[in-house]
Amino acid sequence: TRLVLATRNAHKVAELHAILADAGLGVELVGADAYPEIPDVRETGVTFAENALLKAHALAQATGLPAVADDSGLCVDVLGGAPGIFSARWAGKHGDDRANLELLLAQLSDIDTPHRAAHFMCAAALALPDGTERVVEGRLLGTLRFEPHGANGFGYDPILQPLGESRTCAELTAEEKNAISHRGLAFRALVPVVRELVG
Ligand code: ITT
Ligand code: NA
Repeated sequence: TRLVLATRNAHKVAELHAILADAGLGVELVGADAYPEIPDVRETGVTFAENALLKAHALAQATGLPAVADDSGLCVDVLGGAPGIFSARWAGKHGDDRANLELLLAQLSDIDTPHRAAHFMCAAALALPDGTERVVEGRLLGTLRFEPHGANGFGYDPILQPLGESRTCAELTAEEKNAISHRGLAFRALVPVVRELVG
């Protein structure tokens, strides 16, 4: 069975391949880049789950194949959950990870460690061409550091230190991050759903 990944974020693609392969999901994963003619969907939802479903449905409709999507971001307690669904374009330009991270650090420069709680959120959605849909969520709780540390991962990984860790997500190996991450949790929860609905 073919399953299309509704993401153009290469970091997510790499993580999802590893997570779903480890889970022993016997499907052929096809990146959305295999369908360059399909326009990007506008993420008009107000929640991670809504946006993940929008992306999955758009690709399932366009390809006639079951599609999975990820919508994710960083939610900072003291900012009332921001950047949240706006994480990819917090500094203005979509996908400018470095600018997004620098702006967030500047906004939090006066906030001391006990008040720097944050979590990564991931909504993982499955949509079938017939309109069937499922969505599950995962989160990774942590604390925000004052400076970036580490070179692995992407996005806000250099500043998010998971609870119980002395390293940031960017100092973890890919395997270590996937084992505890919001994305790992969400997509491992989606695996039995894919098995049931896709085969
Ligand atoms: P697609 O919509 O094509 O999947 P995208 O990069 O636009 O790709 P999102 O709208 O879901 O994806 O935004 C995700 C942003 O949240 C991403 O740019 C990072 O800034 C942040 N983020 C999500 N997961 C992360 C992770 O595991 N580590 C660090 N930052 C993460
Ligand atoms: Na989004």
